[in-house]
Amino acid sequence: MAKKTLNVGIVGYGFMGRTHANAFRKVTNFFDLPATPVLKAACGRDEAKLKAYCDRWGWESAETDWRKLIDRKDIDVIDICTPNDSHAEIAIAAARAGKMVMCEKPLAMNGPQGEEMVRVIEETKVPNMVWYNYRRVPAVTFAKQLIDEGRLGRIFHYRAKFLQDWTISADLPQGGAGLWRLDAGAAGSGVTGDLLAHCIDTALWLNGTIGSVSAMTETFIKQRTHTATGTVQEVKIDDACAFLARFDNGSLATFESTRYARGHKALYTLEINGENASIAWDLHDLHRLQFFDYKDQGSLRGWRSIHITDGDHPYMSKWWVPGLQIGYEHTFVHQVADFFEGAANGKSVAPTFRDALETQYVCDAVLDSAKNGRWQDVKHAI
Ligand code: SOE
Repeated sequence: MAKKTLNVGIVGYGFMGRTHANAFRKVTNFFDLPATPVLKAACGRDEAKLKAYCDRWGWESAETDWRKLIDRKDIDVIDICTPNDSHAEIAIAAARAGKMVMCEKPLAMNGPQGEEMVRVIEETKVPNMVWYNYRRVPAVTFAKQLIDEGRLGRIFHYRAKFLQDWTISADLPQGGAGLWRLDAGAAGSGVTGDLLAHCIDTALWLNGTIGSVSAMTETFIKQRTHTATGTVQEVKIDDACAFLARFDNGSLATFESTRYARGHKALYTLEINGENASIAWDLHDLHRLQFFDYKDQGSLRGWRSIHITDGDHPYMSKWWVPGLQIGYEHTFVHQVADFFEGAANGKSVAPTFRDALETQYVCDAVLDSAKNGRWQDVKHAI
């Protein structure tokens, strides 16, 4: 018998803690699910911040030690929103305790750590999922449908970028809330694991596995004060990364990411060119999908901009009326809806830990290639 409610215990109350809490709260207002998420407990180290987070988002109780949260009998799902260096320890302990696990991206600090996570999660058979949320932008989900229907035909090119500009100031420290992304000890890598991982996850989903990569990275600001010690330390993350890739289906790709593209805040774009049609998508205009179909009558042929707000577009029948668009936060609601649909029936939901390990392997190959200056084959998990 499916349970009517599943109690969630979240670890972490930062930016992702807010997006997830918002999704847990909203999801059953819009989706009919076999199990309703209950915001049972939130966990974090700073008691005052944790209390403010619980009060604002409606978490029933608070814990300052994630081990205690995992020990609680009244918790069914552990949701991990902590910096990357703690994902493995928390996820493995949660799985061993029989809890379902939702984990923020990237799965792990590197491939080998991800392998251990996959080994345990598959051994314990707990439902699992990794929060690569951009798959669930309705326009991106729709792109997947068009590709699966064969509308693009043979795919020749995949092009993706994720551009930001928030770390240009040399005064920005590394470490601490939000800024842990600049600290390799907490993040594992820079833009490769943080931003390109999103592009890679979407790409693997839309266009299949990647066989080999050739990359370059740069760290523009070589030293920054570390928040924890107050001393100036070497910066070990990649500030920018660009790589070429060969997909196993024969298509060629370029990927680029940086936090130094002045003027760009979160410009995630992708374009796919096939023999019959092309598609393009842009996070700043996320409710539109650009589509070019060579089968259109010649004189009328051109890029069309499809407003992905109709009831027959993915997820959209759950929201308002045709023509009214949704945004970033809704991708998390969709992810919660899909997870609870699967989890209530004991199933994992894509991207699973194993799917996310495949992304991790691409990231590892990219970073290796940038170091050794050679094309690098990608190890496969799927
Ligand atoms: C970094 O600035 C960041 O917040 C990433 O960590 C998220 O995954 C991405 O969606 C937006 O940018």
